[in-house]
Amino acid sequence: MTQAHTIHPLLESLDLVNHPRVVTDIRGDETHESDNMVVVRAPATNQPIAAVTLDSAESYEDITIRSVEAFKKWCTVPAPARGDLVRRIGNAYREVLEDLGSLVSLEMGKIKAEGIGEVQETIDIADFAVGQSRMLYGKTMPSERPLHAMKEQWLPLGPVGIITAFNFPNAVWGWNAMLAAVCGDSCVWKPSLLAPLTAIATNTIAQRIAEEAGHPDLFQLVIGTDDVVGETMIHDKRYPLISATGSCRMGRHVGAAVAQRLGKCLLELGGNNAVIIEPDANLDLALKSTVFGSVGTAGQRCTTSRRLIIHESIADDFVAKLVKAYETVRIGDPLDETVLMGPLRTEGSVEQYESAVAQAKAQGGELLTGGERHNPGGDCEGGNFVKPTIIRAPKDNNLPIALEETFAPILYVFTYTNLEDAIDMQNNVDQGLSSAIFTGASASAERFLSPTGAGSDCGIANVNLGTSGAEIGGAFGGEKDTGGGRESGSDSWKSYMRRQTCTINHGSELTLAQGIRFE
Ligand code: UN1
Repeated sequence: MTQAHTIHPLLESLDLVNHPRVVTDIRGDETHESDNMVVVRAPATNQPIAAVTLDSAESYEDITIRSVEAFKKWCTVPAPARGDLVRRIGNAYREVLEDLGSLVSLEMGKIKAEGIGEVQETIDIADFAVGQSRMLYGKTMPSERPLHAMKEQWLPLGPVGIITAFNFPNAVWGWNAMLAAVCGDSCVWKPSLLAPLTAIATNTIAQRIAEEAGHPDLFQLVIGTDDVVGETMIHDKRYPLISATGSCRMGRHVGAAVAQRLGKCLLELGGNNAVIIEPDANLDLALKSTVFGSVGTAGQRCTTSRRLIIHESIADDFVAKLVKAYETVRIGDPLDETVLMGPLRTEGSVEQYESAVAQAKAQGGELLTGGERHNPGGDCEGGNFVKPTIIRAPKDNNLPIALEETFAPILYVFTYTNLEDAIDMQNNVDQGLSSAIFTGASASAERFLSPTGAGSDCGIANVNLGTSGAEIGGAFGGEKDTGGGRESGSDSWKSYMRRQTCTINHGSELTLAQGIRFE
């Protein structure tokens, strides 16, 4: 490949052309794919967009030292003033919402509406964090000793290592960084090598605003391979918290390494999310939600609906309608606003999709629609497109491939007779991120959300809406192999701080707890 490369207008509008680590004058693999450079290809065409220089062990060290110093200064800034900086960052993202969302779309492949939605999620969490900056509440508790007071306070933690996946290349950093910043922490972000341009554009904005406020190293990026950068970071005690998003396999490795040094880990890993549909549900609503949940982002959300568990009495009709809806989904250039489904991120993802479909068939699954590559033609001839796919499990519901998370738009259909069995089936996977039930009966909804814990075992359980597309206000994350971490809303901010219990004696006597006398 030697033809001259044209610079995408988004690289100009987001000022990536002038960024020291972005190379736009690229001609192909030979010159730029090397140990210290990665070529970023658009998933819709597999053509290069730009190349990005990678960090070395030395630059990682320099970034970490600067982050430690930045933390020392930043943690002395009052929390509401930290919130003020985050407010300015959120406002700066508002100004580039459309372009940054489009860059997400170009580089990652999700459709433009979802790319913009993702940046909106960062703006939302920035707003949330601004409010939180005045609410880093501790507690006071009564002391058992006379003339003593007890309180608990939350203190800044230190530099936070943020490892993100390709599929949410902007918002997952936002969830972490906006909260970490109001909590008084500095951030070092290691983005996926499949989406470094979004990371550079995103971080540069935050970095510029922090620099204007006298904190140039508050938000830093370290872009590199897992071997050179990732391994060092997870073993590095200077990061008291590693927040990592990605596969269960990656999380197991990161979790073990961080636990070994007794650091804290926030893991947001894979999901295998199911939608249960009861016969009394609003089926129109269920249909639309299921299509968004399974086809949205081309099945590359950790919250994607991967399993449909539907009552046998309505299964045939509903699935027939679903197949029809799938076949009308327009697949193509994610920046074309009439398109509903873009490409998978890489050719490797397409191969994983094909392999899952082949395994499902070999295991007795019935392919109802999709199951093959798609060629939208035109400029997107060489892209990583597949057809959204529905596979019906055999009558005995035994389909082992459905226990795995394949990051692609494949929906496996199971049927049930009793709600109890449906809930068991939905829980009977290793992952525990998101779940949903569609029902018209409050009793079934309550059963699904049972406070005894006998309902959904996931971190997210929805009634009459799908598994994906959570708002930032709730805590986001899941149980079991999903890793147990919680990011984003509610009290997730506590992960970015350390807790201190303080007892204050304002008398002049030594009084020991538990009534101990020591005289
Ligand atoms: C992810 O896929 O890693 O709930 C995050 C959702 C989005 C976040 C997904 N708000 O689908």
